[in-house]
Amino acid sequence: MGCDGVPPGLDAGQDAASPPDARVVPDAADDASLPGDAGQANWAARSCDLTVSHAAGPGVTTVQIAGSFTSWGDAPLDLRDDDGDGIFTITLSPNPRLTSGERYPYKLIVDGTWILDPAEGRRQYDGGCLNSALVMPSCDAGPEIEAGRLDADGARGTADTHVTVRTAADGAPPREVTFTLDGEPLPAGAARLDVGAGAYDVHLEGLAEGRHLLSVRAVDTEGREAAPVDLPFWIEADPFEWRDATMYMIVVDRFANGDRESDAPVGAPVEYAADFHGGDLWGALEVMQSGYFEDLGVNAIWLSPINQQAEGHFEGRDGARRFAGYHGYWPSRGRDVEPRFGGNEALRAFVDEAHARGIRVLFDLINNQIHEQHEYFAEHPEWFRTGCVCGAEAGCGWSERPLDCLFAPYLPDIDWRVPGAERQFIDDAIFWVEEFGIDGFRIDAVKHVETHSIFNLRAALDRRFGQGGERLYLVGETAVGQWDSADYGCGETFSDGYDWIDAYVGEQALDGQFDFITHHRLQDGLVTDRMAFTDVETVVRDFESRYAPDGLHVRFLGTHDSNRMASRAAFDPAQGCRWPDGGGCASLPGRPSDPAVFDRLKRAFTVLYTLPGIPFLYYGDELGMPGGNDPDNRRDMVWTGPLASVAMGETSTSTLEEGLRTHLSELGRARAASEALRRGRRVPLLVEGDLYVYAYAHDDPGELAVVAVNRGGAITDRGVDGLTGSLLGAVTSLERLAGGGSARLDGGRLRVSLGAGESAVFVGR
Ligand SMILES: [Ca+2]
Ligand SMILES: [Ca+2]
Ligand SMILES: [Ca+2]
Repeated sequence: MGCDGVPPGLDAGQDAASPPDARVVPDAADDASLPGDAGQANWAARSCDLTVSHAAGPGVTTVQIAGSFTSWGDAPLDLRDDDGDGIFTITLSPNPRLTSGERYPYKLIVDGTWILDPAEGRRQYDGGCLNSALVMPSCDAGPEIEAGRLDADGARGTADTHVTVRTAADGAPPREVTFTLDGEPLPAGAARLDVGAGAYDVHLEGLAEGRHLLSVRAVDTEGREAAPVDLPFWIEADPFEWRDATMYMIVVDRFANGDRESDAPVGAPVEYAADFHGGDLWGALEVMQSGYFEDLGVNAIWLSPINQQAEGHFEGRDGARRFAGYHGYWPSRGRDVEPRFGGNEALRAFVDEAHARGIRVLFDLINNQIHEQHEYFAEHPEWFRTGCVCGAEAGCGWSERPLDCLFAPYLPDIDWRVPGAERQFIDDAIFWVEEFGIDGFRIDAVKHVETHSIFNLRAALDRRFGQGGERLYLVGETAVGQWDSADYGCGETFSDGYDWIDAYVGEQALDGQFDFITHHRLQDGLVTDRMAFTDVETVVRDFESRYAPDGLHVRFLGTHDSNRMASRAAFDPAQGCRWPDGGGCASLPGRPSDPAVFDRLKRAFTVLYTLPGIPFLYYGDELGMPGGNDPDNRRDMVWTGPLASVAMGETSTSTLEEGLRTHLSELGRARAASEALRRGRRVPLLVEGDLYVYAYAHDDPGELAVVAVNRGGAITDRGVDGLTGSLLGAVTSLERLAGGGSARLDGGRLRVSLGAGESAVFVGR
C-alpha cells in the first residue's frame, strides 16, 4: 500500500505543502477597536492544510493514515520521514473527500498495526468502532485566535500572554479584535499590537487575588467571527494544583435553605424523603459566607446537578414509591438552573463567593440521559434512544447494552453518535464554564456513555479555555469493582476495573475518576474496623501500582449513592433500608450515640484524608449523620447556632458529633498546611493488624508528615524505624496537627505514643 491510492488533491509529501501566502495589511489602520496602535500589521493567514505527525518508536519503517477519506484500508496514505528523525508526517489538503471545517474518523497504521493517533485527542465512531478524528481547518470560515501560555504571578499581581490573530485564507484582515478582563475592556496599553508579527503582547497588572478571565474575540472585515478564546487564570499566593484539593459534595436540595419562598415541594403521593425539601444555592452561599468550608479545610465543592428538573413525580427503581427530581439527575433544561435551587442568579453568586475564597466549584455533568420533559427531547427526538430499559427485559441487561439502555423509561438515553447531540451537549458544558466560571466537572455515569464524549469534551474545553495553560478538572464516575471487565467491541475491552477506569483518564480525557475500586475494597473494613491494616496497605499499594501514574483520582468513603458511614460504623440493623416501612424494614437507621462509632469514623477518615489522591467528604459525614440507602442517605444537613436559619431539619448536635467534625477540620487543615501530605511521596513505616504508621516526604528538606493510626490499646513511646536521614532532612521535631497522641524524634528515630483507638497527623518542624 503506497501512494498509488492517493485520492486527487491529497498531498502525501510534507515538502510539497506550499506555505500560505499570508501577508496582508489591514485597512483599518487607525481603528480604535484594535487595542494598541494597530498600525499596519502583518496578519498571517490561516492554512487550509492539516499536517498529521507521528513520532514512531525505534525500528518503525512504515506509517500510514486511513480513514473514511481513504475508504479506510482501500487506499491508505503514507506518512514520510525523509529526514530520518523518526517523526513521520503527511500534509492533507482540502479536496472533495476532505472538506474544510469537517471532521473525519481515521486511524494510523504503524508497520501494519492499526492504532488510534496518540497525538490527537478527538475521537469519532465509524460503524461502531472508535477512531481518532481529524478536523480540516475552517480556513475560509473566518479569522483564528491563538493564545500562548498565560503566566500569572500571584505575588506581583501580574499576568502576561501572547495572542496571535490570523486571517481567513482569503486574507480579509481583522476589523475588530477585542480583549476583555473579567468582562471589562482592558486598560489602555495592556494589549500591545506587534505590527510586524500580527500578534498582541498582553500585560496585566494590579490584579486582585482570585479568579480572572481574559477573553479575546475577533471579527474580520467580512463580518466573520473567530472562534472565541477565553483564558481563565488565578492570582493567588500559593498556586493551587488539583492534587491540593479536599473535596466536599453538596446535595443542593438537602443542604441549606436560604429562600423559603421558592421551596415548592411536589407533595402527595411523593413521600417527604423523596421530595424537594427546599435546599438552595442561596442557603449554600450563606454557609460558605460563614467560613464553614475553610474551617473544614475544604477547597473544592462538587454540587449535585443544578439543571432545571422535570416537574411531577415518577416511579423509582423499586416499584411503587414515587420520586421528585430533588436529586438533580432528571434535567429538563440545558442551560437553566432549577428555580427551586435559586436559578442562575444564585448559582452565579455562589460560584463568585467560592472564588473570592479560593474555593473551586465542580458541576455534576449528566451526559447519559435527560428527562423526557427535556426541551431537547421535544425538539430533537433523533438525538435520543428510547425503548430498551436497563434490566427490564431480555436482551436489555446493564452489561448487554451498557451504552444505550435507559436508566428508567422516562429517561431517554443521549445518543452521542448523532453529531447534533454531541455538539449540543458539549456546547452546554462550555456554556456553564463561560457563564459561571466553574472550575471543572464531575461527569456522571461515564461507562454508560460513548467513549468519544469524554475525549471530544476535553478537546473542546481545551481549545476554548485551555490555551493559556489553565486546565479544567474533569473527574468521572465509573462505578466498577476490582474484577469487573467489559467488552464494548471493536477494541474497547477492559480486562479489570483498574483498566476500565484508566481507559477514560489521560492528557486528552479525564484528569481522574472517583476510585470506586478502592472505595469498595476499603469502605466497609475501615469504618467497621474489621480490616487489618496489613490488608489496607495491600489495597493502597494496588492502587498506587495498578492505575496509570498520571491519574489524579478521588478517594472516598461515603457518597450520595451508598448508605451512611455512621450507620455502617454503628452496625445499625436498618443500614440497608430505604424506607421506614416495607421491604423487610420497620425503621430507618438511628442517630449513633456510642463513642466507639465516632472513634471508628475518626480513624477511617484519618486514613482517607492521608491517602495519595484527593480526599472526599460527603455532606453530613463530618457529623456522622445516619442513613440507609437512597433516599435515606440524603437527609437534611444539620445546622446549629446562627446557621440554624438555613436548616430544614435537626438544629442540634451532640458532643460526639461535634468531636468528629473537629477531627475532620483538623485533618482538612493539616492537608492544607502540609505540602508533603498533598504532594509528597508515601513511605510506609510500620504496618501491623492494629497499628499503621506512614510518612509523606517532599523535596523540600523541611517538609515531612507522619500519620499514625492505632486501632488497639494504648501504645507508649513505641519506636518506629524507617525515617532515614534523607527523609528527615532538616526536621528535628514533630508537631501534631490532627487527632490525639504524640510523636518525637529520638536520635533520628521516630517514637509514637497513642491512646487506645487514637489516630494522628504530625508534621515536621
Ligand atoms: Ca521526520
Ligand atoms: Ca428554598
Ligand atoms: Ca447511554
